[in-house]
Amino acid sequence: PSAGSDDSVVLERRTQRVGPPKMYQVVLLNDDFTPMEFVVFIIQDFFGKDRETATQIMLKIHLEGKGVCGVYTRDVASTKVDLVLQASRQAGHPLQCLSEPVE
Ligand code: TYC
Repeated sequence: PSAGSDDSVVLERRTQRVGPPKMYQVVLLNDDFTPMEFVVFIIQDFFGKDRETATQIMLKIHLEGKGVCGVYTRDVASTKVDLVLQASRQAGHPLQCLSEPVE
């Protein structure tokens, strides 16, 4: 940013990004308390998976500690995290969800 003659801030784009946007994976973490059925419901409802796929992802998280539920642009991934955490707290579960850049 630089000050214009009227002291207003001028934002300049100095680089032109070429190619696909940076992508972010939304990850669920295992815990000992959230019911398996609730996690399956979350994966179906917020990540658009069918029941079979959602169950497979849930079991992977349960066995391995974490699992990727979807890959999105930054803003969409951030919104998914917010919605999952809100639904989980509302239901009284400690389910943890985060997003991280795809390598
Ligand atoms: N480990 C939980 C249980 O045994 C199930 C679970 C799976 C919880 C995935 C969180 O992200 C999770 N009830």
